[in-house]
Amino acid sequence: ANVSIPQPPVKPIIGNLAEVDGACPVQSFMRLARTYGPFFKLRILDREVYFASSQELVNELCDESRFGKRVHKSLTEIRSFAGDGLFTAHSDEPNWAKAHRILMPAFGPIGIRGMFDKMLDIAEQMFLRWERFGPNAVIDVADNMTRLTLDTIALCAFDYRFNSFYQDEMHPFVGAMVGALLEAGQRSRRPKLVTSLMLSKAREFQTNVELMQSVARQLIAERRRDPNGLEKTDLLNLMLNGVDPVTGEKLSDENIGYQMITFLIAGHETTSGLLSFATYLLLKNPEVLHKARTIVDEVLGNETPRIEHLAQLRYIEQILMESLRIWPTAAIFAVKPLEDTILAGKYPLTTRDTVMILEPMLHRDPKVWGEDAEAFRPERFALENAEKLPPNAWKPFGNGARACIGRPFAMQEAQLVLSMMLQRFEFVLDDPAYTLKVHETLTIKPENLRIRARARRSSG
Ligand code: MNH
Repeated sequence: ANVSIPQPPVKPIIGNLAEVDGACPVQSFMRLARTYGPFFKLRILDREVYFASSQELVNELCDESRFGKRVHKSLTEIRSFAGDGLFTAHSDEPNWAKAHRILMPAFGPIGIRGMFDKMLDIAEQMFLRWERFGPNAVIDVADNMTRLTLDTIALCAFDYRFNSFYQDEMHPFVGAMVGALLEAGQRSRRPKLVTSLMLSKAREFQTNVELMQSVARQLIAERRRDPNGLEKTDLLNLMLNGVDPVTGEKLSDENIGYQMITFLIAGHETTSGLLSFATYLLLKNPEVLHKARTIVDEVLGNETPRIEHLAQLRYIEQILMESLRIWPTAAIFAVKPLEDTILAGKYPLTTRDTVMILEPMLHRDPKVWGEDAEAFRPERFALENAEKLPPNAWKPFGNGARACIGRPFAMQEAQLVLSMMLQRFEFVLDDPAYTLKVHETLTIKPENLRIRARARRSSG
């Protein structure tokens, strides 16, 4: 029997828009899930969306024979600059499968191991700076981690150096990207008519989009001119020269540009947020911090990390997984039914419907994580415990064929950086009374998280 689906009271025209704080939609949805339960409906202007946040429901929604990725409203807005790149493509667009086939090998274990030295290069830059500025300097964690992850993805993917640690102002690409993402997010919550009247916003958006495209075009042109270009083994070369085994075709320059913008966006915001939340959670849980540092000291001692060390640093990986449980930095992904269907035997859904998977609440499902779901306990992800988790209880990287292609990249980078941070520094909150405030853009990050860091030993 079908049952009625919980929904807050609907207002004329705007529907439930007033329930959602435009500055922090994810936290609004979390609050609504606490009130209305694991499945509820909202009408935002003229769009209806469903929200699911229990393991039982999400497990069903992750069945790829029944549900597939929905490019939801905010992702559709991002298509103005990410086009049919991997993240924003519809699953049935030919360029999705083509680019997926060409790029998958580069994101496999061998490809990612090959990027280790470049990841280390950028991490050394950040930590050298921390050391030189000394123990009294105040470090804005999210700002530092964003510079780090942006420089890392650009160096690994395109052999390009943004050199963010050598300048106060970030590269113009970053401003354009932040501005365009902000406007894309706002457009998804604004009636079309209103957006069409905001001419100066539209011009600014267009300028930002063009700047990003021109940076991408320039990098492609430089690579084609580079006499040693063909010897490089980065993603850009793979995109320029790789041939799809199925169609025998290469990627078009237009699509390569979209992929480049996609990697720069998808490849840095999320990992930066992860490292920032992990820092916060360690500082709030000194016994975990102590255990982590003891392990890092045993494994690394005074040595510069090498790829072989990471396998012995499973506990650091558990810390990252537990951070992503509590604060999954890409907090929502959306699915749609492939055929009209009934969810959980009681909620009818059609192929036009959108179900948002609200990861932060899925990750707090008390049936899976217990009554202490808010507690930071990396031991939950010790192999013997992780094995016992029910399927699809932890989804920070999305689902199935459309799951994150950059997961091994992000985890290797974050594991390396967090290990080095523990190896090299004692760090404390600048303001011991700091309470977490979560800042939302396309992703989530701790706002105004500031630390001071004292070098534990000179790296000479
Ligand atoms: Mn990533 C897709 C989370 C790091 C590139 N990523 C996704 C999705 C989630 C996600 C969730 C699925 C979105 C959806 O279903 O609509 N990604 C993360 C997180 C981190 C992350 C939490 C870091 C932590 N992602 C990275 C990195 C890169 C990257 C690093 C690139 C180097 N992600 C992508 C791409 C996709 C994606 C590309 C789209 C994949 C596809 O659909 O084929």
